[in-house]
Amino acid sequence: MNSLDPTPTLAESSPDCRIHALTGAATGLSRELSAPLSAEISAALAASPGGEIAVRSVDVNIPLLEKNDILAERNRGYFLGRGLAALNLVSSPGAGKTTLLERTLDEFGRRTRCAVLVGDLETDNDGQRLSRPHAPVAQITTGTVCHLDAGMIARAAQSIDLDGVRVLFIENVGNLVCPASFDLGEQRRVVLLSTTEGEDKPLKYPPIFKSAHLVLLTKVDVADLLGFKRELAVENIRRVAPQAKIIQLSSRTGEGLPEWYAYLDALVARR
Ligand SMILES: Nc1nc2c(ncn2[C@@H]2O[C@H](COP(=O)(O)OP(=O)(O)O)[C@@H](O)[C@H]2O)c(=O)[nH]1
Ligand SMILES: [Mg+2]
Repeated sequence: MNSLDPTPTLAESSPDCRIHALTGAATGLSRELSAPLSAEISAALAASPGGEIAVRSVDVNIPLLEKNDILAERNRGYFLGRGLAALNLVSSPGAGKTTLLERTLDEFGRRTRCAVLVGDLETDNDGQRLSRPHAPVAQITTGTVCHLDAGMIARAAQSIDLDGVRVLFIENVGNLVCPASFDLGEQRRVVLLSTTEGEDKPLKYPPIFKSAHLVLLTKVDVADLLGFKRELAVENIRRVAPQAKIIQLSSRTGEGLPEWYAYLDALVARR
């Protein structure tokens, strides 16, 4: 190799192995290179007598999530300081979050002051549906973002009157994946699984269920019609999320709602 050439080659470091130029993985006995080695890989290779270097994976989400976690802790302190319980409701689209909140505001919300922050990619439909004279509501539209984050919650919470509010519901963007990674500063994470989605979803989307304090099995009024096996769904939730309390309910018939309201009462009593 020409000493003026700044690009190190494999032959200089080790004559006997093949390096994948993108991953840096050393895989075999060869002098071939698919591209010039980076200075970092060359240095790692030179430090390795066997000519093998470890593949390092870099999680690009870390700085973003660290920032979110700091804001989430700030939200949590703010909510605690105000004496209100914040619940983050997450589910796939159409699992029944807004319908449950409508009924909750009409019943539980008559005796305990509640507020709602609701997120969707577009439209303020849910904000309109939830609008009640006795409960402040703020709609967050996220555009292309598939989840709410702690910064959005901080801004939206400032935009409504939280005086006297004891329960703050946060209806997250309908998605069983992205919201799992974003702490909003809530006291309780509530995951809804509806009978129309199938019993196997906890097994297919474990992170969100693993992070749940409470799982609501919704639309149980149509379970039989759909051939949905409630016991199997409960078993699957328990397998993935043994820590979570489970309530089966229907916002249409009212089944299970007293248990949901009792859960909320207990949270409020603890504040
Ligand atoms: N049968 C039945 N349908 C429900 C129930 N809750 C919600 N739905 C229906 O499910 C659909 C989606 O509900 P919505 O509350 O908008 O879901 P979200 O996207 O999770 O907010 C609507 O057509 C609701 O009327 C329920 O308990 N039983
Ligand atoms: Mg909704």
